[in-house]
Amino acid sequence: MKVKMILPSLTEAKSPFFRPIKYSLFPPLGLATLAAFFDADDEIDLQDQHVENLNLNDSPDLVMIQVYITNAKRAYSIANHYRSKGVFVVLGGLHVTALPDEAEKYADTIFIGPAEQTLPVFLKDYKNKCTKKRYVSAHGRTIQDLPPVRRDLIKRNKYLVPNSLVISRGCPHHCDFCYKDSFYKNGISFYTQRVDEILQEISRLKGRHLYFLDDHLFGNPKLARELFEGMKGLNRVFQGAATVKSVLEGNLIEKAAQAGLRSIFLGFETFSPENLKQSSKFQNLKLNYEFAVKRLHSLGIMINGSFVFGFDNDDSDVFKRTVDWGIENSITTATYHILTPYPGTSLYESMMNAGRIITKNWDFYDTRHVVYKTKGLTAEQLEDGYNQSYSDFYKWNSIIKSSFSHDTFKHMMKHLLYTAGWKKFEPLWKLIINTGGLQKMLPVLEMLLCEVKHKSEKNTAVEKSDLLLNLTDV
Ligand code: B12
Repeated sequence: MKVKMILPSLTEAKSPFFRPIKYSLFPPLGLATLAAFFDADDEIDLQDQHVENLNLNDSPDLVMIQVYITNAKRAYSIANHYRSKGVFVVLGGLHVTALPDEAEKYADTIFIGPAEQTLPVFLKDYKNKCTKKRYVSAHGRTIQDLPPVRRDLIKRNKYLVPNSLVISRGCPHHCDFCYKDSFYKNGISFYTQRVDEILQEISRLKGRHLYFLDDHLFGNPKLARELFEGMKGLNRVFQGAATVKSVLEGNLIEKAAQAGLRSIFLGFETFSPENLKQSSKFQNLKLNYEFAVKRLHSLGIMINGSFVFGFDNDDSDVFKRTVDWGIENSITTATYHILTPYPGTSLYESMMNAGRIITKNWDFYDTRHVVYKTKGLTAEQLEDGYNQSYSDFYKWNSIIKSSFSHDTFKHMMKHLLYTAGWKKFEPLWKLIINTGGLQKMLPVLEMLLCEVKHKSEKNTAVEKSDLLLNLTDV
């Protein structure tokens, strides 16, 4: 059987928001994971519109398309195209799960939730010509004992970070703006692989660098500890995401650093306890954010801080306060978002009930636009403040100021090159990508992620009681 798997682009290539480097970071891991369930003699063509022009002139037997909210329009039009040729089209992913009634109009079959357990059932039904309209993931979810991800289908040279992996699904927390509770409803919403499987997967990945795309890499501390123990001495460098709390608690972060963690994505989101409570992000309450930052810097771990604007308690000062804090605390990169109520989340439901959703044009649900009636700030203030925050944080002045407050020259240079490299050389990245040289940049990234210890490391013996301070003390 001929199978075509497609990840339509999240942002159109001609949009001013399309940053070639951002969209050439990671391969389509979800689809490569699902490809593993096909027979060895099935012919699979995996295409990613972020990095290649889609070939739509073929006639496969089966088309599988991954639908996110901002690629939904493109996904549906590709689906229509193939269905008009009589090809069987399957849609799945986050947006299909959030809005199955919408997606169903464009597909022969849709998948709701993760597909590791439902795809094999569908494939059997497909062979027996008795497919159902919907396959819903419910009980028995696991990612243990699965066939290995079909990395052979990934065009490695088109990505800066081809070695992305996920060792868990979901997260132990329940933030009201997150996709997680709606995607994993009707069953377990946080589960992991076994350590032996993860280490085997790592051994299959060429080069030194790894990027864990898990929502919360330390979500299961026992597993994380065993994994980091197992990774010691493998000479890997890696990046991943975790909560601020998990950085402050115990010594897992030291174990991670010893195993090769060099940069971490942290969801600070907001400094306001009211906002945290309102969005059920209770795990961030009463934490000393600055302490988390210091601890990471002392271990030579760079920080990508995530911040959300537009919570009901935000005022017009929130942008400056947030940007200044990031610069003063030498956050390496900052990702700002405008609060976005994704369909399926409890935030969306409460905004709908309050009559606050102002558009259902999903293209605007990209965390760069205001899609709801704001409180405290006007929509214009919010969008302007968001844009201003990016330009202020990534000004040369700010980059130099935040780099220079590190206490070793090596760390200063690392910070400077990493931050500037991410935001200041867009035309150069474009050139590198267009000339097929992206993979040659991997050693540069690895060099930036090499081990650097701060002088202040000796002073980081931290009393646990110091860690949980009221946010207002920060
Ligand atoms: C990698 C990634 C990206 C890449 C996307 C490209 C890529 N190659 O995937 C990049 C960096 C470009 C990106 C950008 C953004 N992202 Co992003 N990203 C991720 C991340 C970290 C990993 C995705 C992944 O590989 N998951 C692992 C695989 C195994 O899971 P999966 O892809 O979901 O696939 C499974 C199922 O969905 C299903 N499935 C998927 N497709 C299909 C298709 C079929 C036919 C079937 C049957 C089943 C099926 O089966 C798979 C196996 O179970 C997720 C977080 C996460 N943990 O998922 C966020 C995530 C998807 N991103 C998110 C966001 C918000 C964004 C941004 C808007 C953020 C921003 N402001 O920068 C931008 C998008 C900008 C835009 N215009 O839309 C949110 C989405 C929230 C939502 N409700 O939609 C997530 C969930 C992060 C989060 N926790 O909030 N992102």
